[in-house]
Amino acid sequence: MSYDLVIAGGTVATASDTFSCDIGVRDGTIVALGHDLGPAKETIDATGHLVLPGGIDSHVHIAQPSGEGIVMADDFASGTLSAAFGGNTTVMPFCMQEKGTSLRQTVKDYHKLAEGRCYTDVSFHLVISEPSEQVLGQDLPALIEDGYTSFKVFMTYDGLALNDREMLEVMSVARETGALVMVHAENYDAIRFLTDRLERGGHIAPKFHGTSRPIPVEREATHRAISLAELVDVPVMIVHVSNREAMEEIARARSRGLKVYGETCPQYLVLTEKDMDGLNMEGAKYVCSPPPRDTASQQACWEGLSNGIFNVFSSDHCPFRYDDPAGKLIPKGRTSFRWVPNGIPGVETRLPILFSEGVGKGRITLNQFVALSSTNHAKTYGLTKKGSIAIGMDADMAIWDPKREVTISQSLLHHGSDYTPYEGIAVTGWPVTTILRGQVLVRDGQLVGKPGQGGHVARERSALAAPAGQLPTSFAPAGRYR
Ligand code: DUC
Ligand code: ZN
Ligand code: ZN
Ligand code: ZN
Repeated sequence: MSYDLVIAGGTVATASDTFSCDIGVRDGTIVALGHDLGPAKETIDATGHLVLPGGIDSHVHIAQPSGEGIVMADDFASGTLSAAFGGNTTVMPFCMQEKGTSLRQTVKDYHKLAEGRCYTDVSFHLVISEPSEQVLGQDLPALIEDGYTSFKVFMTYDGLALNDREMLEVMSVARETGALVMVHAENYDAIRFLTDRLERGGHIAPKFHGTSRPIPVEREATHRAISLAELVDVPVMIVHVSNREAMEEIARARSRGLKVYGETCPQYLVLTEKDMDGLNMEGAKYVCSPPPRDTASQQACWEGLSNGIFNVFSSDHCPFRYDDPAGKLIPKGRTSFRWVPNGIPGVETRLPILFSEGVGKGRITLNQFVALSSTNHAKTYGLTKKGSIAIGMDADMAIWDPKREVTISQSLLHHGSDYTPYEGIAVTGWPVTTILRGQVLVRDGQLVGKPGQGGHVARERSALAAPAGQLPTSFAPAGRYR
Protein backbone atom coordinates (compact mmCIF):
# COMPACT_ATOMS: atom_id res chain seq x y z
CA MET A 1 0.00 0.00 0.00
CA SER A 2 1.34 3.41 -0.83
CA TYR A 3 1.77 6.36 1.48
CA ASP A 4 0.11 9.74 1.34
CA LEU A 5 3.44 11.34 2.16
CA VAL A 6 7.02 10.26 2.61
CA ILE A 7 9.67 12.53 4.09
CA ALA A 8 12.93 11.15 2.79
CA GLY A 9 16.59 11.63 3.52
CA GLY A 10 16.39 13.76 6.62
CA THR A 11 18.02 13.42 10.02
CA VAL A 12 15.25 12.65 12.48
CA ALA A 13 15.55 13.67 16.11
CA THR A 14 13.34 12.75 19.03
CA ALA A 15 13.72 13.49 22.74
CA SER A 16 15.99 10.47 23.05
CA ASP A 17 17.56 9.64 19.67
CA THR A 18 18.95 11.08 16.47
CA PHE A 19 18.92 8.85 13.39
CA SER A 20 18.60 9.00 9.65
CA CYS A 21 15.46 7.51 8.18
CA ASP A 22 12.48 8.16 5.98
CA ILE A 23 9.01 8.69 7.42
CA GLY A 24 5.86 7.23 5.89
CA VAL A 25 2.54 8.93 6.58
CA ARG A 26 -0.95 7.65 5.91
CA ASP A 27 -4.26 9.23 6.99
CA GLY A 28 -2.45 11.85 9.05
CA THR A 29 -0.54 9.31 11.11
CA ILE A 30 3.08 8.16 11.04
CA VAL A 31 2.89 4.53 9.87
CA ALA A 32 6.46 3.69 8.83
CA LEU A 33 10.04 4.58 9.71
CA GLY A 34 12.78 3.10 7.56
CA HIS A 35 14.45 3.27 4.19
CA ASP A 36 13.15 2.77 0.66
CA LEU A 37 9.58 2.86 1.91
CA GLY A 38 8.02 2.55 -1.54
CA PRO A 39 5.48 4.62 -3.47
CA ALA A 40 3.95 7.76 -2.06
CA LYS A 41 1.54 10.33 -3.44
CA GLU A 42 4.03 12.96 -2.37
CA THR A 43 7.66 12.81 -1.32
CA ILE A 44 9.45 15.64 0.45
CA ASP A 45 13.22 15.55 0.16
CA ALA A 46 14.68 16.48 3.54
CA THR A 47 18.32 15.83 2.63
CA GLY A 48 20.60 18.00 4.73
CA HIS A 49 17.74 18.97 6.99
CA LEU A 50 16.50 17.97 10.42
CA VAL A 51 13.06 16.41 10.78
CA LEU A 52 11.69 17.16 14.25
CA PRO A 53 8.35 16.66 15.98
CA GLY A 54 6.21 19.73 15.36
CA GLY A 55 6.69 22.28 18.09
CA ILE A 56 4.09 22.36 20.83
CA ASP A 57 3.79 25.71 22.55
CA SER A 58 1.87 25.01 25.74
CA HIS A 59 1.60 28.65 26.80
CA VAL A 60 0.16 31.20 24.40
CA HIS A 61 -2.52 33.86 24.68
CA ILE A 62 -4.77 34.44 21.70
CA ALA A 63 -7.75 36.79 21.38
CA GLN A 64 -8.03 37.35 25.12
CA PRO A 65 -9.86 40.50 26.13
CA SER A 66 -7.34 42.56 28.06
CA GLY A 67 -9.41 45.24 29.74
CA GLU A 68 -9.63 49.02 29.30
CA GLY A 69 -10.38 48.68 25.59
CA ILE A 70 -7.06 46.99 24.94
CA VAL A 71 -7.16 44.53 22.08
CA MET A 72 -4.84 41.58 21.79
CA ALA A 73 -2.98 41.68 18.49
CA ASP A 74 -3.65 38.09 17.41
CA ASP A 75 -6.84 36.29 16.62
CA PHE A 76 -6.80 32.54 16.09
CA ALA A 77 -5.93 32.91 12.41
CA SER A 78 -2.88 35.14 12.82
CA GLY A 79 -1.72 33.54 16.07
CA THR A 80 -1.72 30.01 14.67
CA LEU A 81 -0.31 31.18 11.32
CA SER A 82 2.62 32.73 13.15
CA ALA A 83 2.98 29.53 15.17
CA ALA A 84 3.10 27.42 12.00
CA PHE A 85 5.84 29.59 10.48
CA GLY A 86 7.76 29.12 13.71
CA GLY A 87 7.79 25.33 13.34
CA ASN A 88 4.83 24.63 15.61
CA THR A 89 1.92 22.29 14.96
CA THR A 90 0.04 22.70 18.24
CA VAL A 91 -0.49 25.69 20.52
CA MET A 92 -2.21 25.76 23.87
CA PRO A 93 -4.07 29.02 24.50
CA PHE A 94 -6.30 29.84 27.45
CA CYS A 95 -10.06 30.09 27.87
CA MET A 96 -9.87 32.89 30.38
CA GLN A 97 -12.87 33.16 32.66
CA GLU A 98 -13.85 36.73 33.37
CA LYS A 99 -15.66 37.46 36.60
CA GLY A 100 -19.40 37.25 36.05
CA THR A 101 -19.09 34.82 33.13
CA SER A 102 -19.61 31.12 33.71
CA LEU A 103 -16.74 28.81 32.94
CA ARG A 104 -18.93 26.86 30.52
CA GLN A 105 -19.81 30.02 28.63
CA THR A 106 -16.15 31.05 28.57
CA VAL A 107 -15.20 27.81 26.86
CA LYS A 108 -18.01 28.21 24.31
CA ASP A 109 -16.91 31.77 23.57
CA TYR A 110 -13.30 30.80 22.87
CA HIS A 111 -14.32 27.88 20.71
CA LYS A 112 -16.43 30.25 18.66
CA LEU A 113 -13.44 32.52 18.16
CA ALA A 114 -11.21 29.61 17.12
CA GLU A 115 -13.65 27.60 15.00
CA GLY A 116 -12.61 27.34 11.36
CA ARG A 117 -9.73 29.80 11.75
CA CYS A 118 -6.79 27.79 13.04
CA TYR A 119 -3.82 26.74 10.94
CA THR A 120 -2.25 24.62 13.68
CA ASP A 121 -4.04 22.41 16.16
CA VAL A 122 -5.03 24.09 19.40
CA SER A 123 -5.81 22.64 22.81
CA PHE A 124 -7.22 24.93 25.44
CA HIS A 125 -6.24 25.33 29.07
CA LEU A 126 -8.77 27.01 31.38
CA VAL A 127 -8.16 30.05 33.59
CA ILE A 128 -10.19 30.11 36.81
CA SER A 129 -10.85 33.63 38.10
CA GLU A 130 -14.05 32.95 40.05
CA PRO A 131 -13.89 29.71 42.02
CA SER A 132 -17.59 29.62 42.92
CA GLU A 133 -19.50 26.53 44.09
CA GLN A 134 -20.75 26.15 40.53
CA VAL A 135 -17.23 26.21 39.11
CA LEU A 136 -15.62 24.00 41.75
CA GLY A 137 -18.47 21.56 42.15
CA GLN A 138 -19.73 21.20 38.60
CA ASP A 139 -18.27 23.13 35.68
CA LEU A 140 -14.61 22.51 36.32
CA PRO A 141 -14.89 18.74 36.97
CA ALA A 142 -17.14 18.37 33.92
CA LEU A 143 -14.77 20.32 31.66
CA ILE A 144 -11.80 18.30 32.88
CA GLU A 145 -13.77 15.18 31.99
CA ASP A 146 -14.31 16.70 28.51
CA GLY A 147 -10.57 16.96 27.90
CA TYR A 148 -9.63 20.39 29.27
CA THR A 149 -7.24 18.69 31.66
CA SER A 150 -5.23 21.69 32.89
CA PHE A 151 -6.00 25.12 34.22
CA LYS A 152 -4.08 28.21 35.23
CA VAL A 153 -4.56 30.30 38.33
CA PHE A 154 -3.13 33.74 38.99
CA MET A 155 -1.75 34.98 42.31
CA THR A 156 -1.74 38.56 41.03
CA TYR A 157 -3.77 40.98 38.81
CA ASP A 158 -7.00 42.77 39.57
CA GLY A 159 -9.94 40.57 38.66
CA LEU A 160 -7.80 37.45 38.39
CA ALA A 161 -5.84 36.97 41.61
CA LEU A 162 -6.97 34.13 43.84
CA ASN A 163 -6.31 34.30 47.55
CA ASP A 164 -4.69 31.39 49.34
CA ARG A 165 -8.02 29.85 50.39
CA GLU A 166 -9.25 29.99 46.80
CA MET A 167 -5.99 28.45 45.58
CA LEU A 168 -6.50 25.57 47.99
CA GLU A 169 -10.07 25.06 46.80
CA VAL A 170 -9.16 24.86 43.12
CA MET A 171 -6.12 22.72 43.86
CA SER A 172 -8.35 20.29 45.74
CA VAL A 173 -10.55 19.95 42.67
CA ALA A 174 -7.45 19.26 40.59
CA ARG A 175 -6.43 16.53 43.00
CA GLU A 176 -9.79 14.83 42.77
CA THR A 177 -10.18 15.16 39.03
CA GLY A 178 -6.62 14.63 37.85
CA ALA A 179 -6.14 18.05 36.26
CA LEU A 180 -2.77 19.78 36.18
CA VAL A 181 -2.60 23.19 37.90
CA MET A 182 -0.48 25.95 36.34
CA VAL A 183 0.38 28.89 38.57
CA HIS A 184 1.29 32.49 37.79
CA ALA A 185 3.38 33.13 40.89
CA GLU A 186 3.81 36.78 41.87
CA ASN A 187 2.79 38.45 45.14
CA TYR A 188 -0.20 40.70 44.39
CA ASP A 189 -0.02 42.90 47.48
CA ALA A 190 3.70 43.42 47.14
CA ILE A 191 3.28 44.54 43.53
CA ARG A 192 0.47 46.92 44.49
CA PHE A 193 2.51 48.37 47.34
CA LEU A 194 5.56 48.94 45.15
CA THR A 195 3.50 50.28 42.26
CA ASP A 196 1.75 52.83 44.46
CA ARG A 197 5.04 53.98 45.97
CA LEU A 198 6.74 54.25 42.60
CA GLU A 199 3.88 56.26 41.14
CA ARG A 200 3.83 58.59 44.12
CA GLY A 201 7.51 59.24 43.52
CA GLY A 202 6.82 60.03 39.87
CA HIS A 203 8.44 56.84 38.62
CA ILE A 204 6.02 55.99 35.88
CA ALA A 205 8.16 55.03 32.84
CA PRO A 206 7.90 51.49 31.47
CA LYS A 207 11.19 50.50 33.08
CA PHE A 208 9.60 50.79 36.51
CA HIS A 209 7.47 47.79 35.61
CA GLY A 210 10.55 45.74 36.48
CA THR A 211 11.16 47.69 39.68
CA SER A 212 7.60 46.96 40.80
CA ARG A 213 8.03 43.19 40.42
CA PRO A 214 11.51 42.31 41.71
CA ILE A 215 12.72 38.77 42.26
CA PRO A 216 11.43 38.40 45.86
CA VAL A 217 7.89 39.06 44.57
CA GLU A 218 8.22 36.01 42.33
CA ARG A 219 10.26 33.89 44.75
CA GLU A 220 7.82 34.34 47.63
CA ALA A 221 4.77 33.49 45.53
CA THR A 222 6.55 30.48 44.05
CA HIS A 223 7.28 29.23 47.54
CA ARG A 224 3.70 29.88 48.65
CA ALA A 225 2.16 28.18 45.61
CA ILE A 226 4.31 25.13 46.26
CA SER A 227 3.40 25.09 49.96
CA LEU A 228 -0.32 25.31 49.18
CA ALA A 229 -0.01 22.50 46.64
CA GLU A 230 1.87 20.45 49.22
CA LEU A 231 -0.97 20.90 51.74
CA VAL A 232 -3.45 19.23 49.41
CA ASP A 233 -0.91 16.90 47.76
CA VAL A 234 -1.34 18.11 44.21
CA PRO A 235 1.33 18.50 41.51
CA VAL A 236 1.84 22.02 40.23
CA MET A 237 3.45 23.69 37.21
CA ILE A 238 5.14 27.03 37.91
CA VAL A 239 4.91 28.90 34.60
CA HIS A 240 7.19 31.62 33.23
CA VAL A 241 10.00 31.27 35.79
CA SER A 242 12.51 34.10 35.34
CA ASN A 243 15.32 33.65 37.84
CA ARG A 244 17.48 31.42 40.00
CA GLU A 245 15.72 32.04 43.32
CA ALA A 246 12.38 30.82 42.00
CA MET A 247 14.18 27.85 40.42
CA GLU A 248 15.70 27.01 43.79
CA GLU A 249 12.21 26.83 45.30
CA ILE A 250 11.29 24.26 42.66
CA ALA A 251 14.47 22.27 43.27
CA ARG A 252 13.98 22.30 47.03
CA ALA A 253 10.40 21.09 46.69
CA ARG A 254 11.47 18.27 44.42
CA SER A 255 14.12 17.19 46.88
CA ARG A 256 11.30 16.81 49.42
CA GLY A 257 9.51 14.46 47.03
CA LEU A 258 6.96 16.97 45.72
CA LYS A 259 5.83 17.01 42.13
CA VAL A 260 6.65 20.52 41.04
CA TYR A 261 7.26 21.33 37.39
CA GLY A 262 8.77 24.39 35.78
CA GLU A 263 8.49 26.42 32.60
CA THR A 264 10.69 29.20 31.28
CA CYS A 265 10.42 31.35 28.16
CA PRO A 266 12.62 33.12 25.56
CA GLN A 267 12.34 36.52 27.23
CA TYR A 268 14.26 35.17 30.24
CA LEU A 269 17.07 33.92 28.03
CA VAL A 270 17.74 36.86 25.72
CA LEU A 271 16.15 39.99 27.24
CA THR A 272 17.02 41.87 30.41
CA GLU A 273 15.42 44.57 32.54
CA LYS A 274 17.57 47.07 30.64
CA ASP A 275 15.47 46.49 27.53
CA MET A 276 12.58 48.23 29.28
CA ASP A 277 14.79 51.29 29.70
CA GLY A 278 13.99 52.61 26.23
CA LEU A 279 13.52 56.25 25.32
CA ASN A 280 10.04 57.62 25.95
CA MET A 281 7.63 54.70 25.75
CA GLU A 282 9.84 52.30 23.71
CA GLY A 283 10.44 50.24 26.85
CA ALA A 284 6.78 49.23 26.74
CA LYS A 285 7.69 46.81 23.95
CA TYR A 286 9.36 44.60 26.55
CA VAL A 287 6.82 44.81 29.37
CA CYS A 288 5.82 41.31 30.43
CA SER A 289 5.38 39.52 33.72
CA PRO A 290 7.46 38.36 35.41
CA PRO A 291 9.81 40.94 33.87
CA PRO A 292 13.10 40.02 32.22
CA ARG A 293 15.89 40.16 34.82
CA ASP A 294 19.68 40.32 34.32
CA THR A 295 22.40 38.28 32.63
CA ALA A 296 22.95 36.15 35.77
CA SER A 297 19.27 35.18 35.64
CA GLN A 298 19.62 34.34 31.96
CA GLN A 299 22.49 32.05 32.84
CA ALA A 300 20.41 30.44 35.59
CA CYS A 301 17.55 29.77 33.18
CA TRP A 302 19.93 28.13 30.72
CA GLU A 303 21.16 25.88 33.50
CA GLY A 304 17.57 24.99 34.35
CA LEU A 305 16.86 24.04 30.76
CA SER A 306 19.88 21.80 30.70
CA ASN A 307 19.51 20.20 34.14
CA GLY A 308 15.78 19.47 34.09
CA ILE A 309 14.46 22.11 36.49
CA PHE A 310 12.43 23.23 33.50
CA ASN A 311 10.21 20.61 31.90
CA VAL A 312 8.97 22.90 29.17
CA PHE A 313 10.07 25.94 27.20
CA SER A 314 7.09 28.01 26.04
CA SER A 315 6.74 31.39 24.42
CA ASP A 316 4.11 32.97 26.68
CA HIS A 317 3.11 34.67 23.42
CA CYS A 318 0.88 37.51 24.58
CA PRO A 319 0.81 39.93 21.67
CA PHE A 320 -0.07 43.60 21.73
CA ARG A 321 0.56 46.32 19.19
CA TYR A 322 2.93 49.08 20.16
CA ASP A 323 2.09 51.91 17.80
CA ASP A 324 -1.65 51.64 18.22
CA PRO A 325 -3.89 53.48 20.64
CA ALA A 326 -5.55 50.17 21.57
CA GLY A 327 -2.21 48.46 22.24
CA LYS A 328 0.76 49.15 24.49
CA LEU A 329 0.28 52.91 24.08
CA ILE A 330 -3.24 53.23 25.43
CA PRO A 331 -3.57 56.78 26.77
CA LYS A 332 -3.51 55.48 30.35
CA GLY A 333 -0.38 53.49 29.57
CA ARG A 334 1.42 56.76 28.96
CA THR A 335 0.50 57.92 32.45
CA SER A 336 2.10 54.93 34.22
CA PHE A 337 3.71 51.55 33.62
CA ARG A 338 0.82 50.23 35.71
CA TRP A 339 -1.48 50.43 32.69
CA VAL A 340 0.84 49.05 30.03
CA PRO A 341 -0.54 45.62 29.10
CA ASN A 342 1.76 42.83 30.26
CA GLY A 343 2.88 40.54 27.49
CA ILE A 344 5.06 40.26 24.40
CA PRO A 345 4.78 38.31 21.15
CA GLY A 346 7.02 35.29 20.59
CA VAL A 347 5.25 32.22 19.22
CA GLU A 348 7.17 32.37 15.92
CA THR A 349 10.61 33.07 17.39
CA ARG A 350 10.55 30.68 20.40
CA LEU A 351 12.09 27.72 18.59
CA PRO A 352 14.71 29.49 16.45
CA ILE A 353 15.99 31.29 19.57
CA LEU A 354 16.19 28.07 21.59
CA PHE A 355 17.76 26.19 18.69
CA SER A 356 20.39 28.79 17.89
CA GLU A 357 21.27 29.98 21.38
CA GLY A 358 20.80 26.53 22.90
CA VAL A 359 21.79 23.76 20.48
CA GLY A 360 23.99 26.00 18.36
CA LYS A 361 25.99 27.26 21.33
CA GLY A 362 26.25 23.88 23.06
CA ARG A 363 24.03 24.79 26.03
CA ILE A 364 21.55 21.97 25.34
CA THR A 365 21.61 18.96 23.04
CA LEU A 366 19.41 18.52 19.99
CA ASN A 367 17.44 15.86 21.89
CA GLN A 368 16.91 18.23 24.81
CA PHE A 369 15.69 20.79 22.30
CA VAL A 370 13.06 18.33 21.06
CA ALA A 371 12.02 17.48 24.62
CA LEU A 372 11.78 21.11 25.71
CA SER A 373 10.05 22.32 22.55
CA SER A 374 7.61 19.48 21.94
CA THR A 375 7.77 16.08 23.66
CA ASN A 376 7.57 17.31 27.24
CA HIS A 377 4.64 19.60 26.45
CA ALA A 378 2.70 16.61 25.12
CA LYS A 379 3.58 14.48 28.13
CA THR A 380 2.92 17.21 30.65
CA TYR A 381 -0.50 18.09 29.31
CA GLY A 382 -1.82 14.75 28.06
CA LEU A 383 -1.51 15.17 24.27
CA THR A 384 -0.99 11.46 23.79
CA LYS A 385 -0.74 11.43 19.98
CA LYS A 386 1.67 14.33 19.69
CA GLY A 387 5.23 15.29 20.52
CA SER A 388 7.26 12.52 18.92
CA ILE A 389 8.18 10.93 15.63
CA ALA A 390 7.09 7.34 16.12
CA ILE A 391 4.67 4.91 14.54
CA GLY A 392 1.08 5.65 15.53
CA MET A 393 1.68 9.30 16.35
CA ASP A 394 0.07 12.24 14.55
CA ALA A 395 2.25 13.17 11.59
CA ASP A 396 3.10 16.59 13.04
CA MET A 397 6.58 17.59 11.96
CA ALA A 398 8.84 20.52 11.30
CA ILE A 399 11.68 20.32 8.81
CA TRP A 400 14.57 22.54 9.85
CA ASP A 401 17.45 23.94 7.89
CA PRO A 402 20.06 23.86 10.66
CA LYS A 403 22.46 26.13 8.76
CA ARG A 404 20.11 28.86 7.67
CA GLU A 405 21.16 32.24 9.05
CA VAL A 406 18.38 34.66 9.86
CA THR A 407 18.33 38.01 11.57
CA ILE A 408 15.04 38.18 13.43
CA SER A 409 13.00 41.09 12.19
CA GLN A 410 9.38 42.16 12.36
CA SER A 411 9.21 42.12 8.55
CA LEU A 412 9.74 38.34 8.53
CA LEU A 413 7.06 37.48 11.06
CA HIS A 414 3.38 36.66 10.72
CA HIS A 415 1.94 37.67 14.09
CA GLY A 416 -0.47 40.54 14.63
CA SER A 417 1.96 42.63 16.68
CA ASP A 418 3.67 45.54 14.95
CA TYR A 419 7.06 44.76 16.49
CA THR A 420 9.15 41.93 17.84
CA PRO A 421 11.08 42.30 21.10
CA TYR A 422 13.72 40.08 19.47
CA GLU A 423 14.46 42.47 16.57
CA GLY A 424 18.04 42.17 15.37
CA ILE A 425 18.93 38.89 17.07
CA ALA A 426 20.91 36.74 14.63
CA VAL A 427 20.10 33.04 14.69
CA THR A 428 21.39 30.01 12.85
CA GLY A 429 18.77 27.36 12.11
CA TRP A 430 15.21 27.96 10.99
CA PRO A 431 12.10 25.82 10.42
CA VAL A 432 11.37 25.79 6.68
CA THR A 433 8.50 23.32 6.34
CA THR A 434 5.70 22.56 8.80
CA ILE A 435 3.41 19.54 8.49
CA LEU A 436 0.21 19.05 10.49
CA ARG A 437 -1.27 15.55 10.57
CA GLY A 438 0.35 14.80 7.22
CA GLN A 439 -0.83 18.02 5.55
CA VAL A 440 1.77 20.62 4.63
CA LEU A 441 1.08 23.99 6.27
CA VAL A 442 4.26 25.80 5.32
CA ARG A 443 6.49 24.57 2.48
CA ASP A 444 9.96 26.05 2.05
CA GLY A 445 8.85 29.17 3.83
CA GLN A 446 5.66 29.60 1.78
CA LEU A 447 2.17 29.24 3.18
CA VAL A 448 0.22 26.40 1.62
CA GLY A 449 -2.14 25.64 4.51
CA LYS A 450 -5.58 27.05 5.07
CA PRO A 451 -7.39 28.37 8.10
CA GLY A 452 -9.48 25.57 9.54
CA GLN A 453 -6.80 22.98 8.81
CA GLY A 454 -6.09 22.89 12.53
CA GLY A 455 -8.69 21.92 15.07
CA HIS A 456 -9.22 21.60 18.79
CA VAL A 457 -7.67 18.63 20.52
CA ALA A 458 -9.23 17.23 23.70
CA ARG A 459 -6.61 15.85 26.05
CA GLU A 460 -6.15 12.89 28.35
CA ARG A 461 -5.25 13.46 31.96
CA SER A 462 -1.52 13.95 32.37
CA ALA A 463 0.43 11.22 34.11
CA LEU A 464 2.36 14.04 35.76
CA ALA A 465 -0.81 15.23 37.51
CA ALA A 466 -1.10 12.16 39.72
CA PRO A 467 -0.67 13.13 43.41
CA ALA A 468 2.63 12.24 45.03
CA GLY A 469 0.71 10.50 47.83
CA GLN A 470 2.50 12.57 50.43
CA LEU A 471 0.24 14.51 52.81
CA PRO A 472 1.87 16.73 55.42
CA THR A 473 -0.98 16.27 57.93
CA SER A 474 -3.27 13.41 58.92
CA PHE A 475 -6.14 15.41 57.41
CA ALA A 476 -6.92 14.29 53.89
CA PRO A 477 -8.37 17.35 52.18
CA ALA A 478 -9.95 15.58 49.23
CA GLY A 479 -13.59 14.64 49.35
CA ARG A 480 -15.67 17.78 49.37
CA TYR A 481 -16.73 17.61 45.78
CA ARG A 482 -16.82 13.89 45.32
N1 DUC B 1 1.11 36.16 32.46
C1 DUC B 1 1.16 35.43 31.40
O1 DUC B 1 1.15 34.23 31.51
N2 DUC B 1 1.22 36.01 30.21
C2 DUC B 1 1.25 37.37 30.00
C3 DUC B 1 1.14 38.19 31.18
C4 DUC B 1 1.13 37.46 32.43
O2 DUC B 1 1.13 38.06 33.47
ZN1 ZN C 1 16.47 6.66 2.90
ZN1 ZN D 1 1.10 34.45 33.82
ZN1 ZN E 1 1.06 33.75 29.74
